[in-house]
Amino acid sequence: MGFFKRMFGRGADAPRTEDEARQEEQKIDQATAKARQGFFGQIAGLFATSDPITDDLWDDLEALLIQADVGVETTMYLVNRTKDRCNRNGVKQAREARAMLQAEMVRVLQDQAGRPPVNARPYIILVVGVNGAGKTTLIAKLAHRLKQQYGRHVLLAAGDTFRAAATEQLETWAERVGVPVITRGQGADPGAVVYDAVEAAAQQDVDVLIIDTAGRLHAKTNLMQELQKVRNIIRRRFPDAPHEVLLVIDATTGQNGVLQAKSFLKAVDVTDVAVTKLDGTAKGGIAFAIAQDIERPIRYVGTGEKMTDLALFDAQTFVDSLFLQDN
Ligand SMILES: Nc1nc2c(ncn2[C@@H]2O[C@H](COP(=O)(O)OP(=O)(O)OP(=O)(O)O)[C@@H](O)[C@H]2O)c(=O)[nH]1
Ligand SMILES: [Mg+2]
Repeated sequence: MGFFKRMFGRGADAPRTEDEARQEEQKIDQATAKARQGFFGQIAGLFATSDPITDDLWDDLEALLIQADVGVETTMYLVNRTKDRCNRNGVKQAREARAMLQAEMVRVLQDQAGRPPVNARPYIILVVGVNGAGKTTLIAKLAHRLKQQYGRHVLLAAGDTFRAAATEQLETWAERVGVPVITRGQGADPGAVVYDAVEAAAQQDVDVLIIDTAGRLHAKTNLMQELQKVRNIIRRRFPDAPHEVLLVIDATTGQNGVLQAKSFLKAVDVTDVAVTKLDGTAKGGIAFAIAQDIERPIRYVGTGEKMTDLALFDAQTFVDSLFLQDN
């Protein structure tokens, strides 16, 4: 499939060559291996025959999509749209219906088109999500990618001052990646850390500032209010920022994870989604539920625990990977 048909990345981090695009495809193919061995392999099997299309086929598809964490609503939507598309196109064999299904799957994912690239310097990314979703790891991966591949000057901010060792975790990553980090340590006001960070970004040679946040706070404090406070502190210094509010969702937490993630939508203006731990689930269908329920484009997928385990998301590549034949 041609490089230019792909929608990888947006502006600053789009692959620049066919080779780079191919690398992104390979990472997605690897990360969906478990999904292929699981429900999506079975779905591919349903559509591998020249048998005529029957009601049983649609029932089996429906059951498998639900098991793959696509969610009931999105499953019904996908099945109905695929049926309609088959009827419109006079498709009679299961084998031919596969392309119809794939086209609808891509559509669900692509409906959430990204905003146009934002040219800002410093470009400020606020990373949010429930605890354990993979925020801090994702920040390390993004920083590594931006620095290694694109030569950007990256600054990190340790805005999770709640969890013990959260600052140290980010510091350890920052050291490995080789980027500076602004910290105040556990118990400090996250707003103060973010204030320091935006000042530093304004005064120093920083292309991208990435802000880590807590996934959980003391019972008495309200996480969403805290995030709004942080966002307002950023805005006071840079009125157009944050340029990206990245909501991190753990693929292994299923429908419940999507539900929890939804609470962030109302509080902060989430612009994009990162789906982590795709490598750890046989239920890659969660990506479809996320696209439909969160209504934001998926930008990145986490494909492992190392700092290189990050892939740019592309709808067509993702759907193709779910139907690959592993030999
Ligand atoms: N397999 C796999 N593991 C991941 C991925 N991303 C993160 N993890 C692991 O998930 C765990 C939690 O990751 P963190 O980055 O600490 O999550 P967090 O959202 O910052 O968590 P809190 O700071 O507690 O809110 C760690 O053990 C990571 O190594 C991924 O893409 N694949
Ligand atoms: Mg963290």
